Amino acid sequence: MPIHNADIAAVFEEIADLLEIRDENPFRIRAYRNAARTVGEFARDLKTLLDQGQALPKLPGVGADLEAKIHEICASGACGLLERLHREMPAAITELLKIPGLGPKRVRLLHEVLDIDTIDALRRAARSGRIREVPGFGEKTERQILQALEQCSRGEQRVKLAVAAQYAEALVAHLKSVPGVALVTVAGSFRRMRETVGDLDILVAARAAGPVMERLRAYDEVKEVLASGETRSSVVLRSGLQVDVRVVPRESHGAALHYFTGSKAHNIAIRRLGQDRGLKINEYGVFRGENRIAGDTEESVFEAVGLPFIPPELREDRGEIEAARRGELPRLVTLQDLKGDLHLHTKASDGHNSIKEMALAAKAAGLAYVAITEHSRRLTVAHGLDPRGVLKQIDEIDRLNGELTGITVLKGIEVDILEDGGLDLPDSVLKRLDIVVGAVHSAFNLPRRKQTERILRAMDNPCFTLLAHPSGRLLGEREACDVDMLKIVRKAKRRGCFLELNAQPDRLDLNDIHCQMARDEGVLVAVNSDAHSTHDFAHLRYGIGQARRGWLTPEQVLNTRPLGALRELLNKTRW
Ligand code: DGT
Ligand code: CA
Ligand code: CA
Repeated sequence: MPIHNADIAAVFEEIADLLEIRDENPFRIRAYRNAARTVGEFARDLKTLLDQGQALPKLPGVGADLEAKIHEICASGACGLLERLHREMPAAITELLKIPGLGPKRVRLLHEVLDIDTIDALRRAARSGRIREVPGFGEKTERQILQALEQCSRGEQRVKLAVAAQYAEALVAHLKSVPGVALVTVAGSFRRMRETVGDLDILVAARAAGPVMERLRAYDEVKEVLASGETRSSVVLRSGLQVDVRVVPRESHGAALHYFTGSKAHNIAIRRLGQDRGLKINEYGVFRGENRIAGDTEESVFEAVGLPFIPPELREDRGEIEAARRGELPRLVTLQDLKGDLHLHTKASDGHNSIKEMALAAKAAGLAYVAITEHSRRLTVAHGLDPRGVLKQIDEIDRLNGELTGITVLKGIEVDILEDGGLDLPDSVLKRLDIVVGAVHSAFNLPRRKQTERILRAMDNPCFTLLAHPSGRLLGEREACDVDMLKIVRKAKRRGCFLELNAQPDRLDLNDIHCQMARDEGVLVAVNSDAHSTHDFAHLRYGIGQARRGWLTPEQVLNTRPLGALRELLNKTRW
């Protein structure tokens, strides 16, 4: 049975949630959460390694006990501890946890205060306005819960891009091995790099569809076959993710790829352009009357309507067709353009590796500089640094830079933005650093005006350089803070400071629309990994995906600058 890292991560995440609902030891809960993140984002498939008789790699934060659980899950597909927790708790608690926006703390509160332990009870309570009365909930949360319940009942569970990628890669490899298959491509929102995907759309170019469909139905991980036709099938994987597979002949691949990449709105606009020229465009090709005039490549489809190739990330009908027609498509930033990473953690706060290990991993990832940005003292759960801790790290980095070649370590901090907009460390300490990354980690629910003011005030600090994960959202878990992003972007412009696009798969914050806003206002965006271990530089590709969706060119991304130019820009933000 295939077990992906995301499956193991889901088990650990659920164990952490259930332990938290039971109010158990916070360190134990944290250990499971960290392990979930590490395993979920680890680049190689652990089950495959074990199947090949290899030892588990040493994963940061995964001790002997958790390693044993990984072995157990890979061998049996189940975890004894999780099963025991399920037996000991009301069954519906697990269901409640699946509602986006309801974490363990909230589920526990709802259970304690309103005695809610079924989805129905939750819906009744939300409809009758009782949830807003529970301390810490409020009307906005109640509305979000109702919306989430509606989405769930429509079966609209979206999956984070990085998680979908694991399932996609495994299935693509499975289908590629069918004889006669020329190309297997994941299209749809996945190819457009949307932050979450509703389902996977896999396009196969092959001589014959039969063997492909057969191989799909035989995939161990298929839980249910929803539809099974000659050239198209829809299946549901055990994880709940739906996959649509479509087989086309090689000569239609370009047209089909364009059609199934979407978005629907983009397709409709392109088809209309075709109609204006007397062309019919569908998934089989571009036709003038009976004649097929294009469709073997995507380029040929665009060319048929007089356009250059439009990168998938732009295909949302947000002005890309007009820009293409005017020859004004941006040259989008790529992973190779990144020269450095301005947000990472080490063992000194809540990361797993030493500064040196992180620096060497960054170098191996092709970067020329990194900024170490630990949490500040206020964030005690993450072992934030006090002034003494910061000064000690400054010395350590100076020493290390004397020793390292090919990579430069910058001195930074991810300093908490306090509720009143002050920063969590004195200016005398902040002044000693190359980069001061400010971040909101508390009071996420302040009203719009207050939350916005808080951030604007923080930006006024003469040492402030970069606003981390500006909206504070966690995909599927926490809504964005209610802030006036345009005001924040404009303030950054006036102040000369920068905004982050945090590339963690559950953040991707700034989102695509806000990137565009930053671009329009002329504010540079830093695409950062927020790495907590040496493996996390892999996040950058998802950050770049969002940056591309936000139309950003290399010039509009701060950390495409070589070190000298970056230093100049950072120095200019100080006053
Ligand atoms: P998702 O799955 O919700 O994240 O979003 P998509 O964009 O992957 O949407 P999906 O899976 O429903 O369809 C995949 C692509 O197929 C979509 O991006 C464009 C194309 N498509 C689907 N339905 C239609 C349609 O009615 N008209 C046209 N022109 N294209 C469609
Ligand atoms: Ca899709
Ligand atoms: Ca689909």
